[in-house]
Order: sequence, then C-alpha cells, then structure tokens
Amino acid sequence: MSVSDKLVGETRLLLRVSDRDGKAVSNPGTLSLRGDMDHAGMAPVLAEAERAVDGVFSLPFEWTMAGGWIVEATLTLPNGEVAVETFQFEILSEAMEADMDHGAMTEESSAVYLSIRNRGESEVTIVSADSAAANEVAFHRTVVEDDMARMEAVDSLRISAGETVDLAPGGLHIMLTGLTADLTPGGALTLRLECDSGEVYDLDFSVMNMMMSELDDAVEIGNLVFSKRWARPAKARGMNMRATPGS
Ligand SMILES: [Cu+2]
Repeated sequence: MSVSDKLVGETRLLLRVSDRDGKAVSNPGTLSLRGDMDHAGMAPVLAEAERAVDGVFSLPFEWTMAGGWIVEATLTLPNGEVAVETFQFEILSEAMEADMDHGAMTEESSAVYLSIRNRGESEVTIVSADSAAANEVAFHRTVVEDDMARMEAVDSLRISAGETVDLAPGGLHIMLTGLTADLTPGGALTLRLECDSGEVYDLDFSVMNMMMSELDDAVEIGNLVFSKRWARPAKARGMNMRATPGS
C-alpha cells in the first residue's frame, strides 16, 4: 500500500494486489478499508473500492488528524476468500512538518479523560490545562460528520452549577501532544487545570488501556469534584519519525 500524501487532509490510497510471484492479480475482487487512529476514541474512517485496475485499487481517503494511523485492508476475492492486512502510517499536520524541517521532535499523543462535577452555586470555566508529561495540552472534542471523525479544539470547559461534565472517548477529551515520557499502563501522570478565576486544580491520572470499571477516585477541590481520571497509554517518540516507512 502506498499513499499520495502523509499530511492531514485528503489523500489517495493505492493498494497493489499481487500473486506469490509478484505478478499483479487482474481481478482481485473488492476491497474495504478501515482507518483508525492509535489514540483517542475516534470513529474509524472507512473506504471501499469495487474494482482494481491492473491489480491496483485506488481510493480517496482522508486523514482527519495528525498522529499514528492503522489502516486495515480487507480484500474479498471473487471466490469469496478473504484476506486482511494492516498498514501503519504516521500522519503529520503542516505545522508539525514545518517543525520537523527545523529538526524538532514529534511524538505520539495521548488523551486524558475525567468527569468534573460542580457542586457550587456558580458556573466554573476551566480555561487551560498543563502537564509535564507533554509539550502541548489542549481541550478537544471529537465530531463525527458524514461518517468522518475529526477533532475540534475547544476553548474552555464550562461546568454549570450543579452539573457534571464528562470527558470520555468519542467526545470531549484533553489531548496531550509531544509526550515527554512514555505513558505505560499502570503508570500515572499529573495535570494542572486552571479556571478563569485563577484557581488551579492539580490532578493525577492513571494510565490504562481503557477504564474497565468505575474508579473510586473522586477528589474534591474547592467546588469541583474530579473522578474517573485516566489517560491512554502512548510512547514518546524520538527523532527521525519522518523515516518511518508507510510500507
Ligand atoms: Cu484530540
């Protein structure tokens, strides 16, 4: 498989099907693709091709976010046999690519989730997040439109009096990019949230593959109660990411 572009946005995926001798298969059947990011609770990006030309499928595809992608190709041969193969790609945003031209490092990303309850009598607005675990921390929301998932930056988290805001896979999350250390299951990271009044909340998060059960981790700071705090595992990445082959 090859791709025309490894920058966020539209691309074209080419998949060549060959036999054991390396010869193109003239009628390799139909192909369906499923692209998943290796972070966050994104809905998959899907694509399908009914026919190949000279053994090559060519499909438009969209990289909706920068980061690590896994593309699973399912080929259904005319005789009904099914073959599945996965391909990995490292997709960059234009800003990241510009950075890399200056020798900067680009790393994997992670997402942090929690539930915030406001037991006070006035709205609380959290305006920033910061962590020693990452170079950049931002509020994001996953939006699905026309079966395509993408992330949107969110300026602040508003928690009305008496309300609870849940940050969970597929919705609101706190995104960590440019990890400064590996986030290994069983580990932890700390994050500081700051609200518009200047009040800060220092919280710790367990690194785990998925929140398996209700964590009994509620912590009360001021009028806010923070619970269900967890972060997705991810590896910090060193230099030379650009050399990663796309197979
Ligand atoms: Cu995100």
